[in-house]
Amino acid sequence: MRKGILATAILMLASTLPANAAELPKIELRVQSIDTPTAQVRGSNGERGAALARLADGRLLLGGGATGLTLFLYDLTTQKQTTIGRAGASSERLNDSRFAITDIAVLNQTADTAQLLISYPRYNRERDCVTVVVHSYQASFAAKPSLKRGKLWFQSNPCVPVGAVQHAAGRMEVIDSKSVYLTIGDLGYPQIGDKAKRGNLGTVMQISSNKITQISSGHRNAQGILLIGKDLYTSEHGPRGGDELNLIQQGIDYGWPTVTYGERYSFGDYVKPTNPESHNGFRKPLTYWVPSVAPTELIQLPANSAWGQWSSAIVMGTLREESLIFIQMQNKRVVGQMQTVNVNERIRDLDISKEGSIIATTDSGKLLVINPAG
Ligand SMILES: [Ca+2]
Repeated sequence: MRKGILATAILMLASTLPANAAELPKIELRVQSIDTPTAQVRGSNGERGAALARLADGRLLLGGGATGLTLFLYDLTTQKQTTIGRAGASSERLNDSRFAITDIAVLNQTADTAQLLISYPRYNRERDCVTVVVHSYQASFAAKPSLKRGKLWFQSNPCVPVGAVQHAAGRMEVIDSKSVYLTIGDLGYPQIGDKAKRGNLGTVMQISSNKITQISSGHRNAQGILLIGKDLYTSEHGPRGGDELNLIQQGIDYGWPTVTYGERYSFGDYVKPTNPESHNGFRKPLTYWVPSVAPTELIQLPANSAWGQWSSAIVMGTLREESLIFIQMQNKRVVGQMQTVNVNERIRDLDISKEGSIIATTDSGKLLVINPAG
């Protein structure tokens, strides 16, 4: 019976495809792998790849290392790595790979300086709890590199007892030289279902040095964020499946922890979704993945590039599936063709090089430079 329904659904889908929707070519990748072990975050609980951002001249910023909070400069041409400085003190973290830089945003730059925002989950030692913070920094890449911390732009609330720190999210997308979009995860807060108590956890925010605006809510752990024109997308981890790609709109509740396409949590989990395996009453994702792929950063391939017919497609990295998922959009809210390419690495962060290659950091401490094969 189920099989019959599925066959009918596929037939219907095929008959509704526009005539010009020929199948896009199969993606084959050429992957250059570079070891960057000192940028990798290590802890007794595992390893985490560096956070990644690119400067206008093509050099890369990597965030992580043994302290979790060190910023490095990496030059792909010379394969030379330089330590810039520390984004926070060791008293602001536990010796745990989840306490690490979650993202780096470049607001302004000259040849040898940059104004940055850096986000990370910060441990509050007195109260034994965690918040996600974003500070501004002035970085110098001159002969004597330095990193000076400036103003605190954002701090999540409430301060959450140490649990699912990997749900910090803390991903940023630059809007202009004065503001960014920021994702705040649920931090595994057991009372995330209580709107009066959950504060600004599980949100997308727009922040600048003197203004914070909440854009949306009901997000569990958005580790990918991408702005295409005025369209803002996030990728999000669901519980046991139900990973999502969302188009973000002002004032919308995306449903967590009330609904999710993931499965019901078992005994001992920090929160039980009220209506698992459904999305009734809330904004539905553009697409979702069951079982879970564990999505990370989103990037857009450059237009009219070596990526051929996949130019301008969205690419999403994954941790669990160790893949890149190429997503062609039919329009801003309709997902077209998708292709998953296995790279056998847990992808932590993504960017596009000056030349249009995909740059990835991996949990194994590598930097990947990825181009179409041939
Ligand atoms: Ca990044």
